[in-house]
Amino acid sequence: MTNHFVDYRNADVILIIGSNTAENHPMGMKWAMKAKEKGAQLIAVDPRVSKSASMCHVHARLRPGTDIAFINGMMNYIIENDLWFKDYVLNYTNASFLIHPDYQCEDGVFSGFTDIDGKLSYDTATWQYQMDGDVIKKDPTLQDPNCVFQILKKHVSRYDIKTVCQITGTSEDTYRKVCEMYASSGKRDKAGCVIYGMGITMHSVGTQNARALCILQLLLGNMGIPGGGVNAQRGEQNVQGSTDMAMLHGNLPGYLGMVYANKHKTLAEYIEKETPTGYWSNKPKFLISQLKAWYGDKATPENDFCYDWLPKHDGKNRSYMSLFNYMDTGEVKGFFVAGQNPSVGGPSTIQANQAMENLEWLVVYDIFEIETAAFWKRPGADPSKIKTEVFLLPAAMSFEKEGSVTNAGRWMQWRYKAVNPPGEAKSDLWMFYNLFNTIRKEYQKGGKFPDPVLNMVWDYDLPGEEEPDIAKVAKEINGYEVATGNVLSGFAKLAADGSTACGNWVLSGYWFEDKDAKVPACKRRINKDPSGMGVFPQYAFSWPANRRIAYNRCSADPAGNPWNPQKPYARWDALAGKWVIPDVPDFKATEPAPNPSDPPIPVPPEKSAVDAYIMSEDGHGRLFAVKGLSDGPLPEHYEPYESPFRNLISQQQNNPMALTFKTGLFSKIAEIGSEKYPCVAITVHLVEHYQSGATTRNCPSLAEISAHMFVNISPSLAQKIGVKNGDDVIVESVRGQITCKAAVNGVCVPLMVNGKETEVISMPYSWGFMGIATGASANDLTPSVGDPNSNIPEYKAFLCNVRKANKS
Ligand SMILES: Nc1nc2c(c(=O)[nH]1)N[C@H]1C(S)=C(S)[C@@H](COP(=O)(O)OP(=O)(O)OC[C@H]3O[C@@H](n4cnc5c(=O)[nH]c(N)nc54)[C@H](O)[C@@H]3O)O[C@H]1N2
Ligand SMILES: Nc1nc2c(c(=O)[nH]1)N[C@H]1C(S)=C(S)[C@@H](COP(=O)(O)OP(=O)(O)OC[C@H]3O[C@@H](n4cnc5c(=O)[nH]c(N)nc54)[C@H](O)[C@@H]3O)O[C@H]1N2
Ligand SMILES: [Mo]
Repeated sequence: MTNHFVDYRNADVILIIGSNTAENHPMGMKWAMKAKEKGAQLIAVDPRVSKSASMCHVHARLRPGTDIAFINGMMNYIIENDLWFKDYVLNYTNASFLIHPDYQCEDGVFSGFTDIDGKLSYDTATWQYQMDGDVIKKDPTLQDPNCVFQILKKHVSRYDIKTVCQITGTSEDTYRKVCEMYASSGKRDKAGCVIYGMGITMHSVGTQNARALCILQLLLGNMGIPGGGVNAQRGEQNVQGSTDMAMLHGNLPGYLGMVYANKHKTLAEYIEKETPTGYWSNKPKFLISQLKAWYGDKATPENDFCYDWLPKHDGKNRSYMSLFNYMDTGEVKGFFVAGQNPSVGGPSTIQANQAMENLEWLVVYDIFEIETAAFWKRPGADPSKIKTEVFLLPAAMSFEKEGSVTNAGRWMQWRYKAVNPPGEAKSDLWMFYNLFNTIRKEYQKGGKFPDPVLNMVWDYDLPGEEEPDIAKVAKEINGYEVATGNVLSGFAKLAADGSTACGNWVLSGYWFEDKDAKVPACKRRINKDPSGMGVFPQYAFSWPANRRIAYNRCSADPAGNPWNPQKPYARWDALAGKWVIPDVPDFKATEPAPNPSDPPIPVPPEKSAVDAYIMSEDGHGRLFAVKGLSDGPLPEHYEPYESPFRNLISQQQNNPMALTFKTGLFSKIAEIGSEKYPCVAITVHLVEHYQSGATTRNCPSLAEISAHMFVNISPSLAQKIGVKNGDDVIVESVRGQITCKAAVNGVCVPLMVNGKETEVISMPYSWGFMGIATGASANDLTPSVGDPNSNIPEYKAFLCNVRKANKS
């Protein structure tokens, strides 16, 4: 999220797209409702009438997987009707920058596409800016056909209302209403907020879906302002925290790029190739401080801070779906599962469970005996034929241990332990601390390349206690001065010479003591909001640097006057000659004085406006992404991998860069327009259950509230197949079939897509064969196809058939 939950109340228009905030993030919805009470207009874009959609002024249904057409069409409407925020776009985005004259998007494929022996990729040379030496060429009149604005305008011009509605199945009247209502936020004194969730991300075009929302927000001047932003409703209670700490296959902690064996042989090579200009020129400080945190005294300038010890990525796809594919091919032989339930939660679970049978060993570290731990005795399996050795380790639950959690709004908060874990259950910190200690003991006897294991900083003992000292871990993540051990106040203090150690630069400062609260920043609970805008600067710690709204320089014009004088955020006080802002500036507001004992010197507005998007190499919000995406610089509509339709916008049916498996268990995909599987299916989260249901189906009261797996089907489909609400139906895809209850209540209705009535069905994915309430798993039906950038599976938009279950 660029903004945060409380900030929703500052919005004038809210676009809830692909998110069911009311069920899945009720504390977020609370603030959207506060905005509504103050007169804000709420829009939902969702194939279903979700609980959130039912609370909005306008609800536009669309066919799952067609959001790019929907959003590109909104941009087209905004540009055609001259509703974009010109001063903002001109000053703060790359609209005027000139792109390579050979750039093009021809029939759904961008320039630079290469296919070398079936290995597809884009050479991005033609996506780059035109340069005059070191300076990017620009056309401030925005007339040059190679300028970003003209390229964007041309790109989205194909998405006229009629074409969009043919693709999405949205009624033209409703679509026009959405465009009009949301475009009203493109004025200086109006703020539009985008709230999105898994309906946007879980597609073979998921990242470009989110990109489209960013471009929309830039065009309307809604970024960096209170009540604006692009706000992902993130998952679990700590998915944000887990990605910050690199629970991702392509990152080191703090979103530092992964270190690859073939292209980053030395520290110098990594730094040379991976250090851009702009803010990220600080990257060497972050990486070297990380190496100091991990390898301590052993890391010296002479040995490149033990860079050679850092495990390097081999360049193969190591994402979730690929790992299961490697189990299928036999390359992965052992699997340690901590805090997830892949036998229910991952895609194509029939095939995933089969692939797991190839494992030599499996460790499941969980609070229950979940489906994954019991996969060898799942219905239909023959335990006598499965040789996998399975270990089940009992885990302590969240209330039984302390630690930090980070919410979707980047607020990092400390959670205290309420009770001791039962029996032999252990906290995750205990488990991994002792696991590594045990592995190290083995290496003391010898082993391949023992140095990194033997010398890793791993000293978190708390004398007299069985639990490790979490404060020591917290301090290492925050960062400290090596010579004194003093906790650093923030990442600005990090150095590239080995004098500082820091496990994760984005979080730096969270463990630094707040002078008023007298506790580390993430433990603060000072409930004061001096600006009255919901900022609460001393409540928790908002990374980075306790900043609440990212890119906040953009809340004022280049001269430093707030766009909206009624809701000023960053403001240049000309009389006093300084910046006034209720938040931590996301721009250079001051510079150090030549004499360090003097107060810092304020940076005047025009100078700070030059790189208002400080984290972007060119200092500007990118309408056109010159780098960072593997599937194109602009979002382009492709059909979901399984679709009843041919792509109406181009000959290119699917995202050419999507992650797919051509052979093996995970290669099953229904044909385009399949008559056997005519319904478009989505899967969703539920208020009554949590994810795979492992926790909630083991909780008697929740198991009782929602005991049965179900599928939402339209009244017309129910009539056609001869079932009524509560009857058993079979839902089948090319990968498998399940039996569950039909829910016939108007949540789903058919859509008219390009003249063809198309049924949309929706299923929760929270059931499995273990626990108190058991039921079929929706993931027995889902495909193993993923977005090329994030590798997230296409859980939403796949083909199914529904028929009446024969009672025997
Ligand atoms: N009670 C409860 N709370 C939860 C969770 C839970 O399981 N239970 N899970 C947590 C986690 S980990 C997460 S990630 C979040 C998930 O929370 P959300 O992001 O809200 O997830 P979903 O319910 O999967 O999907 C959101 C909406 O997207 C719509 N949708 C589906 N396909 C499309 C599409 O193609 N386009 C558009 N525009 N919309 C589409 C669905 O109909 C649904 O209403 O919730 C978190 N909170
Ligand atoms: N079809 C379909 N599939 C989906 C989705 C979808 O929308 N549709 N959504 C996806 C999303 S967004 C997510 S996040 C995933 C979630 O998928 P999973 O992460 O696999 O699902 P959970 O049920 O949350 O599994 C968490 C496990 O951790 C255990 N646990 C809880 N607390 C602790 C603890 O403190 N320590 C340890 N060691 N274990 C603990 C729980 O008992 C549970 O078994 O599912 C994904 N799968
Ligand atoms: Mo999630």
